[in-house]
Amino acid sequence: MDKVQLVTSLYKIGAIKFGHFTLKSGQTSPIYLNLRQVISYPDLLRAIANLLWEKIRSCRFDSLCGVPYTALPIATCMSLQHSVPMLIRRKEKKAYGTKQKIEGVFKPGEHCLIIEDVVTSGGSILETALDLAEEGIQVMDVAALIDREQGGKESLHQKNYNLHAALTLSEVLAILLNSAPLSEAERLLINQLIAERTHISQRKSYAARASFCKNELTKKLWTLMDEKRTNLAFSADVTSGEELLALADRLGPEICILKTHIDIIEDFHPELTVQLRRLAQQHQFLIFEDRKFADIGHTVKLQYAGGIYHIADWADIINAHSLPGLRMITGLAETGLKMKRGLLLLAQMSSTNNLLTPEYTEKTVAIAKQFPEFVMGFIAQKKLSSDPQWIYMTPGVHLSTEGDALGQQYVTPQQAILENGSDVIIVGRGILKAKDPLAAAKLYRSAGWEAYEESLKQVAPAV
Ligand code: 5BU
Repeated sequence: MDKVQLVTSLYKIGAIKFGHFTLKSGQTSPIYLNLRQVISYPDLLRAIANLLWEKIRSCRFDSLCGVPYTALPIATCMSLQHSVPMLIRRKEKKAYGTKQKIEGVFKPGEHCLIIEDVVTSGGSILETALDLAEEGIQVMDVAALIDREQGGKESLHQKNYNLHAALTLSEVLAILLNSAPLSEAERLLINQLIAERTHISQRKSYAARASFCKNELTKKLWTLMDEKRTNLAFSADVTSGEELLALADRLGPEICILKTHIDIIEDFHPELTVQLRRLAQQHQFLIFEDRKFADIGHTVKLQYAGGIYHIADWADIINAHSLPGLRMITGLAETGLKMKRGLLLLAQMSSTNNLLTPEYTEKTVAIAKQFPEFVMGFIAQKKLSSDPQWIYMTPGVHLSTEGDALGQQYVTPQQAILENGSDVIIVGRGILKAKDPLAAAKLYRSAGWEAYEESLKQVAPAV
């Protein structure tokens, strides 16, 4: 049985599952690997033992020791097939008899090879190695079926143990995608996980991202964020023009974007947008009118350039639902490209029970690819593609993740940037309702920036 057959068989028996799981380490994951039931499938158990043996046949060892419990039958199988003695480590210390932790016959100084099914942090392997070491048994090598690529290999290496994994989680995902009878939802999830993993491991700085985009405004924004050291967009959801200007002036130095809902201003006058542009120039931020266009091309064209608000005259960035399809974007792009503006497509929303399904999100990303000169990226809860040209902005960000009474859901700046791979945090009431909005803006700014700097150091993605 080769790796492809083994992985697809593991999927078929339910040993690889997709959903929402909490791992032993406390981390949550959309993938769960449960190899306990392979003992009910002798062919699979034999195949795993053979694969592991191929990985370690040239290593030097006198005995094998499986990490309890799942790896015990794998170790037994290898021991029988290759006539290598086995040791067993008791997880619970015996309260009677010899009280020893390691069972079997051994001599101090002998070499034991540890066998594990799935490596996450490497913690259980280290515990086993420690108990063996207490008896004077040396460990140099560890064989495992799947390395989840979550830092286990590195922490084992620090203690001078070499991990020989037959498969990495990346390989498992790629095999499943090509060969397993996946449901549509599972296929979408795996595609997204692969994109995230590639992206996290190659996370580029904001400055570096500027060279990938075809929209001029996005280039300007990446540079601005890098130079000003902020990824904070402030959602100034106030109803008075005077208050809007006062906030833009006060918070301007902290932000990269001021987001407006111009149609909630009760005393709107065109002079307001002239003043906003002056402040944008003075404090170096872009203006994003959160208009969420969603009509046919002809109508959005009129809504964008005309009406009372003349949005195209003063808003650098606008957004639109992808619902009406491609030609709506053509309607906006006619004016937008002339004015060197940018469009964000709404790929995901933050509200509970919204109707933007994973399929809708995927199609939205596909639509964006057709307008790289005008589309900057997405309003989304997480990074959706490994293509570095897109920028991701996340609304529904708050330091307290409680949500509101009308369906808003929150994530923290750390979750948005570091865990979900977004680029810009959009914060409204977290700042607006604070006793001191300027102090709150500074707090969100540093939380967002620290999460970004941390993300650049990240090499092993947690999946
Ligand atoms: P809040 O006060 O931080 O909850 O405000 C969030 C802002 O972002 C508000 O202006 C919303 O209209 C906007 N928003 C959102 O909250 N969620 C979404 O999915 C989108 C926009 Br799209």
